[in-house]
Amino acid sequence: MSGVDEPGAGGPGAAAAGVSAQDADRVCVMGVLNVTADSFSDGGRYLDPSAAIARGRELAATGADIVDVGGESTRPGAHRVPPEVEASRVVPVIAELTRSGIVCSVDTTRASVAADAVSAGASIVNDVSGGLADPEMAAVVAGSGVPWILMHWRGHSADMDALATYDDVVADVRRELLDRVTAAVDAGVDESLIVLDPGLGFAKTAEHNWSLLRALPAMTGLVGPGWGFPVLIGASRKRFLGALLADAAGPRPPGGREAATTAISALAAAAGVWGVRVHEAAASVDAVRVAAATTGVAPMRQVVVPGLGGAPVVSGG
Ligand code: PMM
Repeated sequence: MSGVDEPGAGGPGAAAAGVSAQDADRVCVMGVLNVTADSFSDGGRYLDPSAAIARGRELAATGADIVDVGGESTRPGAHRVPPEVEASRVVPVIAELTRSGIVCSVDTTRASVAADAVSAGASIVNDVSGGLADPEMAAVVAGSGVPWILMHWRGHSADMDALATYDDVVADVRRELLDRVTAAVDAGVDESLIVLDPGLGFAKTAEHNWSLLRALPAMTGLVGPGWGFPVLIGASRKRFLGALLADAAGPRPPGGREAATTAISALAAAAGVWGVRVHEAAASVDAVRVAAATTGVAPMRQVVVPGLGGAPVVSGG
């Protein structure tokens, strides 16, 4: 599992290309933009393209480095939308945001949607299925040359809760993700463009999520050899936070999980992650800066994202 840079080095070839240390030290904050009718936290709010574009601009203005645009809900129990509907939701939004200089990822498990999104300007493919849902995805990513976030996944949302059984969740997630890396590399994907995500809440119980979060320093390589790749964490407003913060009225609703989300952003940054995926950018940007200043920990591994700080800057260019 080589092919990625040493801790904090700023990405493949970064030093030679003149990336500043400041860029290399930054935890990436990815802002969530769900152009869907039914996502658990923001479903229905940004289905209208102009509302979605305004929200994307707001996320960027409040500090999101990347706006992650998705057109299909992955909340537990969600049903799928047709590919053409998914593409029609994300493509115009990505095209408009990237036109105004905002770096976008596309949150999709479908190769055709990923291809359309990259053509529209998306700089990253964020695939919650780690390439499992669509056998064409690896070839599309390999051909596009953009980074690929491979998330741990065992099945579509409608049945994922039934798949949450593990012998040892950390070891099992690691092994299953590295199998996905092997498949990606075999299909021609550049290993240095892969980011791994343990997939909090996807075929995981609350205790599985906490076990994975406890293992973050071992995942990133802050402690021990690590998993060998930049790590992204998506904990924002998820069900396990609602359960942790429950009171007599029941689980804390998604809107009341922001402070807990911010705490995880700080702790994840202190554990050396590459990025955090959050619904509100501003607090997490502050949190990752506080974590870096307090602990001195920079992202243990980097990936070069077109258009983002950390991408090669050619001197004098
Ligand atoms: N979670 C959701 C959607 N996409 N992508 C990655 N890489 N990691 C995640 O944890 C993740 C994701 C579900 O949350 P949402 O409905 O708020 O988008």
